[in-house]
Amino acid sequence: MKLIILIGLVASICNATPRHSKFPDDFLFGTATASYQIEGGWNADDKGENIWDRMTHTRPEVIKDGSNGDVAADTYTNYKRDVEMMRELGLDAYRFSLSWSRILPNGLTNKISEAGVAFYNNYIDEMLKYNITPMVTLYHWDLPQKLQDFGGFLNPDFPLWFESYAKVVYEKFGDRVKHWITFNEPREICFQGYGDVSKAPILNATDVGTYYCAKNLVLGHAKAYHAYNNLFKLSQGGVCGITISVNWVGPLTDSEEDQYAAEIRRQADWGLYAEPIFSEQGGFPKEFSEIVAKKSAEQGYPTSRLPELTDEEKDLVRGAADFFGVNHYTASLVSATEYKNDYPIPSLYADVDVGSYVPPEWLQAESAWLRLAPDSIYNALTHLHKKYNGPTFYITENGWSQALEEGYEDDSRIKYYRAALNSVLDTLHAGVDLRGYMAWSLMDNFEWMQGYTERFGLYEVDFSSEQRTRTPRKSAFVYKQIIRTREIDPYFEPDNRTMWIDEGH
Ligand code: PNW
Repeated sequence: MKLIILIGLVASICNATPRHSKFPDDFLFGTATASYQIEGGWNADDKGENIWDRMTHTRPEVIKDGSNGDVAADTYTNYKRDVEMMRELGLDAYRFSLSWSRILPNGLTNKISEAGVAFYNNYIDEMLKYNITPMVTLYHWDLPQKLQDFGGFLNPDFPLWFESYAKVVYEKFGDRVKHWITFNEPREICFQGYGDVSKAPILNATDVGTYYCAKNLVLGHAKAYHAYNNLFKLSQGGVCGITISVNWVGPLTDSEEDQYAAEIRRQADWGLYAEPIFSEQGGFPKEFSEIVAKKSAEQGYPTSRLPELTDEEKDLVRGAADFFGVNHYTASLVSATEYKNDYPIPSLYADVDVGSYVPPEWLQAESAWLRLAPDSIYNALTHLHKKYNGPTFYITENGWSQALEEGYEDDSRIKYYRAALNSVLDTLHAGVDLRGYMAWSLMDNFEWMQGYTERFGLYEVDFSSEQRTRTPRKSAFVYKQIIRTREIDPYFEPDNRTMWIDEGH
């Protein structure tokens, strides 16, 4: 008996393909940021007001430290220093977002800001000078206030507004930008903005807000995708996708109930946005749609609070992406019976109605929601890979927060990045078509409702200095070393705190 086990063991070791220990040369290493979080210049030149300007100026008490992004890291004037940092790190790519109201002050295309377009031209050209691939997000949460006044994502014309904005952007920048991301994190836009008042425009419409937004968002995404495909792709030759936040959600136990509970939670968290685009059958996730329809009927609503997509809409949206961008941070374990919360009824998470558990031994970041969950990138991406038939992926965000007083020594961030990147190697080894990894974030920035109290940067930013001085943290040196060598040395320690630019960057 023992002999048989031994033979089996030896055979399986010999058969095993060697574990990827290196990242492929063409794997894109980068960092990510977003316009409102870094740019400042909130009313520079003819930039229009956006929903974060409006909310932080009129309701400063909703931000933990009462701050705002009026100046932030002042990338509007410091963009050359940003690119210098990219060169210091040796980045292959840089993901950033465009401020819609900087380009179209009114949100609509009747007025295009020359100064806004010039700013992004300069930023992009500066990157290209040093062979850094720009990866551009069209929308990272800063909707023009004018469009919010008309209902924002809840207005049925939203898809048209977004499509026309996208066309301007492709036309202005598409000669040089080859990687487009329509939306950053639909769940955070729709659920946090329209469902639970934890992001601008803090609209409290828990019953239908998330769902109406989801429908208009996926339609807007699809229209912008097709506009690129039909009008620009041939001459510009780029790709267009969407970024969805996918934290791993697993069952607490192996019981069928817990497995089903986890599936429903996944359908509500990211399936609402991924399923219409990436699944074969199209439309919103089946089981979750049935749950919402049933509850809506019991609650006296005339139709399901989650509107259906028509067959024509399903066809428009299905397959409308060249890649799946994943923002990944953490994980949780779901139970059908334990750890349930009291969510307002009706609302997204009351519709989901499952419990959620996070093991206390998972290392905790400064952000309450963020823990180092083992193998979570591997779990999330292999799941999506199987479910959606092997699409191309980019990890468009992944990162770790610390308290503002922690400074240079960011060993917990280094631990997190090493674990995450080992999980990326496992994911590549499993045959997932993952093409790149963007660390969140290049530098400290305005962390939304947390203001400047939570720091995600590889570079520390001194927000009290006029120049918004940027200083590399220890993790910046570690990331640089990983990018340069294409492997993770678990013992690497930087010699000192002096940064430099390698030859060829
Ligand atoms: C992202 N979660 O949001 C955003 O895209 C960034 O703008 C933000 O600064 C960054 O993460 C850090 O918060 C997330 O609940 C919001 O797991 C929530 C989650 C993840 C990312």
